[in-house]
Amino acid sequence: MALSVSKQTCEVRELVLRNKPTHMLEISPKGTVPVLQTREGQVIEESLEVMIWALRQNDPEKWLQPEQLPEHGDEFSMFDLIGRCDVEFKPHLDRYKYANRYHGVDPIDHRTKAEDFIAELDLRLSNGKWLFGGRPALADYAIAPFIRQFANTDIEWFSHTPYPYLHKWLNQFLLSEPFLSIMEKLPVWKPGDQITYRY
Ligand SMILES: N[C@@H](CCC(=O)N[C@@H](CS)C(=O)NCC(=O)O)C(=O)O
Repeated sequence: MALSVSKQTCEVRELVLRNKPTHMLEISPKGTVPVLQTREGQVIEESLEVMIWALRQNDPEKWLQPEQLPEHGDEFSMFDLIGRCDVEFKPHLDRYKYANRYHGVDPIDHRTKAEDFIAELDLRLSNGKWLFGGRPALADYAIAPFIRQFANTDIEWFSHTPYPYLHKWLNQFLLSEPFLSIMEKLPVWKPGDQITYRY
């Protein structure tokens, strides 16, 4: 979504994780997606770093400059919230969504623990439509995909949870142009294929 909003046209290679292309593993042995290779040959292999790279090239929607409302904050507090999502929420999301991949894990226990972060976001969102004020910023687009996963794990349960501001925020994210524009399914890339450009 950051690549799309910053209009960084890229050659896109869709892949299946059980059959990673050799070239990808050569440039990024860590073997996770996404991986971005820049024109200069720099390899960026963390999604947040890809977002920041794209927005530092071009940030027409000012995602790196959230509105400076007193109860919200600046770039630093935005990175702090994204970091806390990774550390305090994502591990619980994984154990709730993929409990069978872990030993001796109770998914509902992790769902309850994940709700602390959800409740915090809901409180924040009672002050403004987006996490850092009246317009979306990096934090919204970095965090919302994980909240979407959390919601979709049991959408019936989620739809009855008492987080009205968060529900609204998630819906406006799902209807936003950056999200809708990147949900296209692409065929899996193989060497020799025609180049697919996107964003
Ligand atoms: N912190 C990394 C996490 C990336 C990650 O773990 N991606 C998963 C897919 S969502 C992956 O590539 N897993 C490797 C595999 O399943 O083989 C990032 O945000 O880029």
